[in-house]
Amino acid sequence: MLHTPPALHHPAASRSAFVRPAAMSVKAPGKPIYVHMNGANMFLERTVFAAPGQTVIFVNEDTGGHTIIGYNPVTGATSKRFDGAVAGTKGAGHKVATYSISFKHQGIHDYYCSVHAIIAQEPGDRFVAKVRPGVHGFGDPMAGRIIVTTDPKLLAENPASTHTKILPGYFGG
Ligand SMILES: [Cu+2]
Repeated sequence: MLHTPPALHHPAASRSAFVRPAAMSVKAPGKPIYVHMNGANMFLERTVFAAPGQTVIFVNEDTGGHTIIGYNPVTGATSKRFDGAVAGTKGAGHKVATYSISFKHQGIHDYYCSVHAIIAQEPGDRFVAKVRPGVHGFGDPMAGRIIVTTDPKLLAENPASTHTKILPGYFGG
């Protein structure tokens, strides 16, 4: 007889396995999720959850330009596909540059702005984003993460600002 791992007997495990097909078919890619840049050299919504196929739109409300580049935290390799750039804006009421991307499959996508951050190798051979030397900010490197998931609980936890394209008061130098 085959051994069955104890985890499979757990009620939560069997419930989630049972629910999954329905959740995937119901969860059509809905409205986009917005990630904002302002004058602080940061991505305002540093971590967001997106459904497979759901569009994530980066909105630059900063007067300076930024890039949005995916990288692999295990290898340090940057992405050819997840590779955007957004020019600065003159301010409220003026044209605002955006960059859009979506992912078909569940997964985690780390990204950084190469203008204001660098990817550095750390002990243990992991790769992390760090503040580019000489760049001003709040101390955190200009980087973020998109978690692509079908979990409705996580998808409901995005910050309220991710539902609005233009955030009033977030134009900055
Ligand atoms: Cu930047």
